Parts: sequence; C-alpha cells; structure tokens
Amino acid sequence: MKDPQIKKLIEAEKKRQKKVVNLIASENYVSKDVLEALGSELTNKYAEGYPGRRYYGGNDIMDKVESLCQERALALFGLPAHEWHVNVQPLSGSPANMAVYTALLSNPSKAPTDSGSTPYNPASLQPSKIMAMSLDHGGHLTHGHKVSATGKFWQQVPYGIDPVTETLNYDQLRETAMKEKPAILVTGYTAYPRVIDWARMKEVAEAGGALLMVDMSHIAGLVAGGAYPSPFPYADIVTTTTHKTLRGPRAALIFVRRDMRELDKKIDKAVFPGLQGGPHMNAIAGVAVALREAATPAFRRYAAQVVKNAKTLAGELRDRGWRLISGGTDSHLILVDTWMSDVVNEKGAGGVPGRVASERLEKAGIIVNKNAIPFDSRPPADPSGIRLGTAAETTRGKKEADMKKIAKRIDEVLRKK
Ligand code: DSN
Repeated sequence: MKDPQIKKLIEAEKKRQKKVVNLIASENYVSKDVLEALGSELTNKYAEGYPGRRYYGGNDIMDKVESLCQERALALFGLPAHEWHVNVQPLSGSPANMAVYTALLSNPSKAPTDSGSTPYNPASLQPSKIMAMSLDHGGHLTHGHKVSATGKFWQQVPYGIDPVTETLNYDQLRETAMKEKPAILVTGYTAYPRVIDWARMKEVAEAGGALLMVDMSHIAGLVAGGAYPSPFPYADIVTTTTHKTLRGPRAALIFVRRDMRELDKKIDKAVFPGLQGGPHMNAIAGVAVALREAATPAFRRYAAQVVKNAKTLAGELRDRGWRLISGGTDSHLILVDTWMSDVVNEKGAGGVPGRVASERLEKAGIIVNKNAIPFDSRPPADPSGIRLGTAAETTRGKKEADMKKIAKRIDEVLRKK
C-alpha cells in the first residue's frame, strides 16, 4: 500500500477492531481467504449479465466464479438446483430486497396514461401491499418502511409483536393477513431474539394469499450451521446478506423457488438489468469462499457456540436485573431494555437511555448499538435499549466464561452514575 493516508486509516481500524469487544449483532470478522478474494484482480472485470450470457468479452473465468458461488450457496442450505435458483449478484441486502419487490409487486406508476398505451386495469392503480414487521418492533427499513423506497413505491401493512409475551402472535398475524391480503409477507428481522416458527408464518401467508419472503440476513450463518431452524421448507423467496452470522464479505443472495410462476426469471431480470449494472465479481468470489467455510464441521461448532454464548450473556445480564425483550434469546441476538420506563428495579438496574448506554460502553471498549425496543416510549434517535450480538466475538474464540466477564463489565459500566 503506497497511499500513506489510507494505509494509516486501515492500520488504525485494524487496531481498533482488535482492541474492542464487538457486540454489534450484524458484524463479524472474515477469514484471510475472504479478504484475499475481495482484494483480488477480480475487481477489474465487468461481467454484466449472467453466466453464459454476458455483455462483455473475456468472461469465461467470471462465469466459473459465479456458477461456483451459486452451486455452493444451494449446497450449503441443502437445496436441489431443480427446485431452487439463487442470484448471487445483489450488492447488499437493501438492493436484494428491492429486487424482489421490483420483480414481483405491481407498480402504480404503470397505471394507464393519457396516451392509452397501457390497458386499463384498476388494480394497477393500487400499490401492492408488503406485510412486514414495523421497524420499531425489529423489522428493517427495506421491509416497506416509509422512509425507504420500498415504502414509497409500495404500501406496508405493519405488524408487531405481542405486548405481553414480546414474541410473534401468529393468530393475530393470520387475521391481519386475511383482512389486508398482502402480495408478500415478509418475515426475518433485525432485532428479534427468538426462533421464528416458519411453518406458522407459511400458514399466515397462505391465509392472506401472499408469497412468503424470508429475510434471513441476521441468522443465515446459524441456519447454515444447524443452530437455527431452516426457513427453506416453507419460503417462496429467501434473501440474505452474507456478512453477518454467515461471516462473508458485504453482499447478498436471493434464493427463489423454481415453479410455474417463473419467479426466478423475474428476480434475475430485476437484479440485472433492472437495478444493477456490473456485479462485483471480487465480492462474489469472497462469498463463494465464505460459503465453503460455512459448510465445514468447524463452522457448525461456531454456529452452536454463537448461540451458547448469547444465551450465557443474556442469562448473566438478566440475573443482574437487566430486562431483556422476550426474556432471553434463541439466537445470536439480545435486546436489552436499559431504560425500563425510568424505573430502576430492585436489583438496581435501569434508568439508562440506550444512547447513553451505548456511549458509556464504547468508552469502556465494548461496542454495541442503541436500539428501539417494541412499544418504545422514547424517540428512535434516543431509544430505550441496546442490541447485543455474539457472532463477532465468537469468531475471536470467546466462550461462555468470557461472556460472563463481558456481562459483569456491561453491568458495572451501566450502573456507574
Ligand atoms: N444494519 C443491519 C443491522 O444492523 O441489523 C441491517 O441491515
């Protein structure tokens, strides 16, 4: 590296990453092999199109890279190629989700114009509905939130969690789906610690006549490693980023069931040429490397340890008096109510807004993110909670004993006034 400024910044960031305890639930540390693929000459190549159908010459090797990535993605999740297709080109999670909606939902801007070139179809005047968990209950911007293009072009039918159990109420969801008749039901969240009952979600989708789309970005590595139930037996479409629990580079995959509806062809067209140009072939190679790593027994042990670590961290914090949303976790992720509506409980825990909690922890070398909790009484920029995850620290070899120490430190830091 000859650029002294960037070199210095990279070195500084490497040092920071080594020094801190990283509990950001959506981050991880990739292998040297993944970094090598990302930093390779593959970044120089334009490969618009798909294997065997490119718009530029010189793509024989890129075809092999992309096909290998597709094969590994299907194999990792046990999906036969005649039943499932995977698009490995999305640049990241948000464009992947956008591609699914672009492919499958009706667009009101296609409504008839004065020229009369489009046949009159009143249904096309209504944007399709995306039924999805609202952001403040643990959904994602690209699940139809109003500030995202997904919420501007289509209409979100929001759902939340049950106020008492703080988990999904499938009967309630079923009623909403039957009433609203969404085109797509989105499940898979960014701040839901518990197992999602995919079979029941499929029933909800069917009750509303919707396709079932699972955004498994957070849990993909746990699914791959057998530490979380697989959504594939039930889903029509599965999207995922590749850089969270799956421990690959920043990119995304769209899996789609092959059937009479030809959703696979529509989704391919929506990714390219609909929304993207040349795929990032270095990232696709990095994803392929990560997928191979995720198919190993060592990765299965890793995924199991991620969940064990999260359960230990959650249990220790709970024992020290911190209120956890839904009472605990089944995954890599924990949502802590540090504020508790300004009530400091009998164990002396509480009364710290999420923003203050995250700032104090950062000063103590523990990196988390402030996070809204369901039914939050505080504003999104200064919410009541923090979100913790164990994927990154488990990659660094941390075990249950380390989690106990981390919990003790979090407790000390948050109690200090
Ligand atoms: N930003 C990711 C997360 O932290 O959950 C979701 O895209």
